[in-house]
Amino acid sequence: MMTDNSSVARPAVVYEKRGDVALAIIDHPPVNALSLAVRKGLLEALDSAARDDGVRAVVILCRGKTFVAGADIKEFGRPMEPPFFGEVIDRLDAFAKPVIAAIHGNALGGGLELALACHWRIAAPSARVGLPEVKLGTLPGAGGTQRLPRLVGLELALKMIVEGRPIGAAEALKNGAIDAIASGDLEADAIAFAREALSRENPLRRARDVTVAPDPILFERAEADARKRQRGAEAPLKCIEAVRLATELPFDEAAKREYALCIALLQSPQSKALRHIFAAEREVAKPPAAMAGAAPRPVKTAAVIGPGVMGAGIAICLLDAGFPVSLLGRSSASLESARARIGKIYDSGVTRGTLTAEQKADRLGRLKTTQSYDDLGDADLIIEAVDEDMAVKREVFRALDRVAKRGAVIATNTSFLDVDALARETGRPGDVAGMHFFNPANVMRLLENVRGAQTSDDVAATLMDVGKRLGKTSVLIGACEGFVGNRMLSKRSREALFMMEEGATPWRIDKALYDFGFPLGPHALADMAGLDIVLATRRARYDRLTPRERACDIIEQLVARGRLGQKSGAGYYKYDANRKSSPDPEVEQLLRDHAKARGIVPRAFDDAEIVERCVYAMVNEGAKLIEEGVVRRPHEIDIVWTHGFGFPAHKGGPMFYADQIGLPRVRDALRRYATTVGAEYFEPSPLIVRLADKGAGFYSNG
Ligand code: 3H9
Repeated sequence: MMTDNSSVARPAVVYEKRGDVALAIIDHPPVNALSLAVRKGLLEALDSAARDDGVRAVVILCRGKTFVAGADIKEFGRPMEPPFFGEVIDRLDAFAKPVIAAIHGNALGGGLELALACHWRIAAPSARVGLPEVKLGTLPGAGGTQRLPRLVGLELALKMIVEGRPIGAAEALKNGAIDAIASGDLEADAIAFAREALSRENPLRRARDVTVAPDPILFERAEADARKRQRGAEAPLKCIEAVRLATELPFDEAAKREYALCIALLQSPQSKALRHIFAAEREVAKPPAAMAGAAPRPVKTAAVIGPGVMGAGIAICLLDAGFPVSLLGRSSASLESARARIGKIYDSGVTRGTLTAEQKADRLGRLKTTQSYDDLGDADLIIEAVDEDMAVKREVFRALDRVAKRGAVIATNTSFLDVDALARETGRPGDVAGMHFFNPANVMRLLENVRGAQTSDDVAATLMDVGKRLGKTSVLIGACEGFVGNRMLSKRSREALFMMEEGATPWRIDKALYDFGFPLGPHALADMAGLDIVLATRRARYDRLTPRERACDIIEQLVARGRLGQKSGAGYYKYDANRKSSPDPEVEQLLRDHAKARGIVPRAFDDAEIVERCVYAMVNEGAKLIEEGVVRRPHEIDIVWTHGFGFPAHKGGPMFYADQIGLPRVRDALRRYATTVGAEYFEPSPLIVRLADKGAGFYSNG
């Protein structure tokens, strides 16, 4: 669009002139994605510049907070309307006047491909450039895998494309991805650069004209690395294949093949799953419609109760985000050891270079320790992280009710206990909620923000706001035992135990779930956490276990033999001095004896049954969470499981995975297991039956 006409929608690309330099200004919020209007606008702007003899060079730049962040993800999965992005790229390739990309914010995916097809690139010092398509299960389809290696070399290009890792302007300049960093106003500097480019020896320098030498060893290494680090994901290997084409085929032929690979991947279940996760991450961050208008309470100061591992981890999260933190404990020894633990974690940050000594000093300087509740009177947010013991927690909440200032938000970090019961210990249940961090709290990105029955809207909004400030992926959910993650996990753990007494070894179950895509099998994980800890959780829930669950006392038997997991050299597995695990015949014998005592005849298991019983049990519980209103929709569940429990993102989380399998199949399998294992464990939830019967899914209306 060329002219400004305020009676019609704002043009996505504005064409302007500054003397002999034309500007194609992309103005398409929120992230200047390459939607139809942008593609059209760019072609029109390039046409105008080509026609105008007074124009000697063109600068492409963006309004708003960023350069082009990529193809428009919202257009994926729909038939694409011409002009296609490839036409814009071809136009740039054939353009007879120098074109300069002026980058601020992020040039990502198609955005960087647009810039790479320009003759020159200048960037703001804070800009980042990258090809993150792999994270959406696809690969750069507009020449990115061909041009980037020609500019920065194979090694860095492979890293950026296969890992989807963007780089900053300084690194981009050093490696040739950009040609200059703006020292002042980006637009003015880009125009000056354009004029200067005109007098260069080769003003129309094109990345495509460079040749890249093959390097088979590098490709082999990249492949081995991708298989290991991104196990089960298809896109990384296809990215490598596409980059390899740059060393094997003429440019145009390779680019055509790259596009075909990109389009094929976009249609793959993995890409659909990863795009679902991208959208769900953003969806769960938005407040529910019912809470619209609830402003978060201002939080400037924070306090944490309980100087244990969780409390210290939460304190680190708060310190890292800039809050002054008071950490309350019962003894000076426990507080000193928490301070030492926090200091050690910061020390390792300084050693690794992720933190400066000044930052460390600043953070530790904001940490106060105290044994007196009276010191918490001015905290805006108080997070309780004491032992999972209801009596102890009740006492803490009564004390907090006495000292917390009016309007302070009081949150419990419990993972299983009743948030509403704790709220009732105070005279201000509207101010009480849950903030469930995962261990190690300073590392794990997931945060379950739990709204109790009486939690007020602005307190819920405050939790989400604080979660964002802490850099967490936060979900807002309702209260129930175990919340989303642990409640569903308990069903998977139950099935793992049942299958062990029916004849599957722990390593057999672990392998099936590892092959499914979990980073670690549940038994290897339990050994890491400590079987005594797992047993304590089981005991805390003992009242609510079924008779079969109680009788399936494998954990009790292991702990009774001193098998506490890695820390004692043996748990489900045995461990050598380097904590390398191997199957243990003693455990096999224990399981055989257990089965015999329970009158169960052991049998063989295949992967399908192991995966179905573990994963479908979770899906069924997830459906119940939706029915009960604990979550508003399946998105929260998929985010909890992919961000906090290692569910492979390329399968989209349990609920999306169930949709991809097809709910009728899931329903039928649940019914089958309801017969063989027990209706109390596998009776399909009414929601699954209803959706499956009408051919719908959790995410689709059929
Ligand atoms: C590609 O380019 C393929 C090509 O090679 C193919 C050629 C043939 N499209 O994240 P935010 C929306 S694949 C449409 O909250 P931030 C996002 O949904 C693409 N919409 O902000 C949200 O909207 P809403 C490769 C997009 O500041 C809003 O923008 N590119 C796109 O925290 C704000 O987003 C990528 O993978 C898009 N491409 O982070 C980059 N991107 O509120 C993906 C964002 O309605 N994007 N939106 O939900 C990002 O990494 C981050 O969004 C970015 C900003 C860093 C840009």
